Amino acid sequence: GVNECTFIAVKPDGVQRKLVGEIVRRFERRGFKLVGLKLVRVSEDLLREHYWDLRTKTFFSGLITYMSSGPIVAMVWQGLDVVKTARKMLGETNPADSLPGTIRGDFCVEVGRNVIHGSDSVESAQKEISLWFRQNELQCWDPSSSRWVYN
Ligand code: YYY
Ligand code: MG
Repeated sequence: GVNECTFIAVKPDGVQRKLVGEIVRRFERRGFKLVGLKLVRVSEDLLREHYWDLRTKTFFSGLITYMSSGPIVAMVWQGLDVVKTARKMLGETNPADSLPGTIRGDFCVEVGRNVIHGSDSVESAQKEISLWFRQNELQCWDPSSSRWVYN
């Protein structure tokens, strides 16, 4: 529904490469509502929890090192079917498979430096938002544009 939320993170490479503004711009212009945003450097423990499902993969330890190598911009975006739509905006996990016009298809080339994270389901979004944000870091607000985005 319209109140669906997703967790989006600009990874350390995306921050270093100054892609934060471009990425925020794409979500804003699509019509989604920003409800949380912060620049954070998180613990390896939090990252291991975030990527718990991938703990047995060969790339897991490299992934944790990469994700803890610098600040991350953590965000929560809200709107109609935002989880699925955000995944489309991101492109495929491997940038090589991502179409031009997607974030990964426009700004990166390797899976190990794919600049952005987005939740893969409504359920993971809820878990990730509660892992990365406190309730009082999320804003309830009424964008004046909403009647021009939804009918
Ligand atoms: O959700 P998404 O980020 O698109 O992919 P996941 O399968 O959840 O993997 C998380 C993360 O792990 C991916 O964004 C890059 C990294 N990774 C990797 O380094 N090498 C792979 N073969 C697969 C994933
Ligand atoms: Mg994933």
